[in-house]
This record gives sequence, C-alpha cells and structure tokens, in this order.
Amino acid sequence: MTTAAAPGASRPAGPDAEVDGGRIAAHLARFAALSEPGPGCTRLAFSPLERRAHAVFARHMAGLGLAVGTDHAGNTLAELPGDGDASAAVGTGSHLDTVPSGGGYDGIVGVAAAMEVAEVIVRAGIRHRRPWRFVAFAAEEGARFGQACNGSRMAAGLTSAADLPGFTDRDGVTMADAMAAVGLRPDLADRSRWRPEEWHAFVELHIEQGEVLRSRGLDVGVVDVISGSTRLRVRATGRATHSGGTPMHLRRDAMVVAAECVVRGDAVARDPARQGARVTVGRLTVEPGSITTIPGEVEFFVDVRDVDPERQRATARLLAREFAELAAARDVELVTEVIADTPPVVLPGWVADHTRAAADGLGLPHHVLPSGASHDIQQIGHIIPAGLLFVPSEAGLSHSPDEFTPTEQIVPGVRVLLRTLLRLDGADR
Ligand code: HGY
Ligand code: MN
Ligand code: MN
Repeated sequence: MTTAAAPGASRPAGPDAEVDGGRIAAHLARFAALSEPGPGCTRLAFSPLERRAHAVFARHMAGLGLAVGTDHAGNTLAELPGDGDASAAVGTGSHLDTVPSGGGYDGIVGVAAAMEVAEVIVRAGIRHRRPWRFVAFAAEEGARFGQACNGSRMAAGLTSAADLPGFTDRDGVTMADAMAAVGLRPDLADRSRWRPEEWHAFVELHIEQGEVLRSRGLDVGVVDVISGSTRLRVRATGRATHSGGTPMHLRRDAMVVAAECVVRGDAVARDPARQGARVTVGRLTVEPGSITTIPGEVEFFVDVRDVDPERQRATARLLAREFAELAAARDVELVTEVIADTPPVVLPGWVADHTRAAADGLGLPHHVLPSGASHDIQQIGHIIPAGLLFVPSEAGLSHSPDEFTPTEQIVPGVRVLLRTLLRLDGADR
C-alpha cells in the first residue's frame, strides 16, 4: 500500500534537516575498507574484521560523549541518557558483518544511520525524555554458521551460551571458539540478554534488498511483516568410484541426487499453492571433487523463506520427505538436518504508525511492504516493540558486490528514522 505525501502545508524544519549525507557516506566508506581481499565486502560473523568495524562504531559514539560498551555476545551498545521521567529507552541500529563477497550497505546503512542520528541529536542539543540506545549487533549473517541474527538472538534470549558450541563453520570452527578467538565470552553470553522493561521501542533502518521501492520511485518503505527462514543441511552419500569403469546402471551418484533435490526444491516453491514460499540452495560441496570420480558425498544447504509460519515449516518438511524419496530411488543415503528455524514476525502497527506519520511529516510518500530478508529487529521484536524502515536498493541487488544505494536515497530514510525516534520518545504508544 503506497501512501501519498500529506498535502503540502509548509512544515517547520526539524532537527532531521541537519542529517548530513556526507557524514553518512564517510561512515560507509570507513566500514567498506574493513574487508578481506576479493570482490565486494567480506567481513564475516565473529571475525577480527567485524570486531574492527564495531571498534569504529564505538569510537564514533564515544567521541560524541556517549557511554559505549560491548557485551559478551559481541553486540556494541551506546547510550545517550534521557532527561525526563521515562526510563524505557528507544533504540536503533543494525549489523556490521557481511556475507562472503557481499555489499557495503546490508546492515551497515542501519549502523551508519544510528551514528548520524546520534550526531545530530548531540550537535543540536536536542532534549529527549527517554534514554536513546544505538546498537551494532554481532553476527547477523547466517552465511558462516548457518544461523542468522546471532547477536540479536542472544539479546532476545532466543539463543543461549549452551547453543554456541553447536554451530560450526565450513572449517569446523564452532561459534563459541570463533567468539573466544576475538576476545568475547561465549560462556557468559546469557548475561547479554536485554530486559524488556528497559525498552520502549526499537526501530531498524535497512536497505530493502529487493526492487519494490525502486520500481515505485520511493525512498521510504515501512515493513509490516518479516519473512521467516528454515535452513536445512542435507548430506547425500553414494559410492565414489571410477567414472569410466562404472556403467550407468551400477552407480550410486550423490551428485545426481543432489541436483534432483535442488530442482525439486525450486519446483515446490514455484507451485502456485505455495505462493509466497522461496527456496534456495546457495551452497553445495562435492566429494571427492575429481573429474574422473563419481561423487560419493554431496552436502548442500537449503534456505526456505515465507511470511506464513505454517507454510514455511510445511515446505521444509515436504522437501525433507521428497529428498529422501529421490535418494532412495538411486540407492543413495540422505540425511536432512534443520540447522536454523526463525518464524516470520508481524511488526506492531503502533510503531509502524509512528514511522508512517514521520514520513508524512516530511512529505515523503512511502510504501508498506513485507521484508523477504530476515533482520535483527525480527529477533528483538520477540521481546520489545519493533519497527523496520527501508531505503531502496539499486536494481534490488544485495548479498552481492553490486549492492548499492546512493546517499541521496539514504538521507530521507535517516530523517524519517530520527523523526520516528523523537515521536516514540514523546509518546507512551
Ligand atoms: O539472510 C538474510 O535474510 C539476512 O540478510 N541475514
Ligand atoms: Mn541485513
Ligand atoms: Mn544480509
């Protein structure tokens, strides 16, 4: 649903008029420089590079005079104390880790927005009732360990210290060991849980990672529901043997089974009866990986997304059943394991209403839309009132070196974010 701008009465310039695109662009460039070599930006969950990016965030906030700290889960929080009678904070923020060869905007724009909002508030000496908290979440991308939104899940109490040794990356490093290696205390992660009573509302600004806003020529989107994600690790085990000496009828080819599973997953998601489901296989490894050996072991990962929780889980269960049938037909063993499962989240209307009113106050037309991608706010939304505000993605590209949003299309969203937080600061709902 697209809302046209409210009729154009002249509006007094608010503090958001001070939002500076040059400062935002400088933050983005500073973060973009913190990457492994190669195309795009690679700053993985719980890597030293992610910690260096958190240090950039922390230094900026400390330089503005905010109290800053990093908790045992690796989330970095900065706070501006309020001067009124309300102790429950308003907050904003996002994540600084990326997928391999990702872009420089996914998550990072939301942290740069938080840095800019804090700077405008401090420079303008704006008074606010509530504490304002600005957050860089840790390890939002599931690309390394399978599960997404790890720092925000620990903050929301959805992942505990006991879970952390159970996640491993492709090199066999556990999430707990990766955290310890960068100086965090996974064993104390449960102490990083947020207390709901200490929060009034939290609004995240993020790139859309799709084409809806750009195709409509809009700079602002307000999200009403965030897709869930069920992630499967599938291992097919056949028999590795000579590709020349083995006739076709005697093969137990794990790669052929995996290929049939990938195509089947795509067909299930395209079934009109499952409109809204999205199934992707983004990572697949073949062993022994020799041109002249029939693959004996294939491991692949399936990402099942949906805005309907029942359909999401039903699709994942259907895929597990059908993969098993495809494997049995070729005398190949197959094991499917659920490695992550996040339900869709409907965001509270009253928070979205403040964001929409803020956009109206700026005369900015905006669109209400679902989010296909998952976000930290989805986890935080389990314990405190949450909102998600989108800025456009050029060509809808994300998780790619070509991810891009021009600064002039980020600034309007940051202005809406600042006005939204001011509205939430002054309101009880
Ligand atoms: O995978 C996602 O949807 C998000 O970018 N972590
Ligand atoms: Mn993100
Ligand atoms: Mn992402």
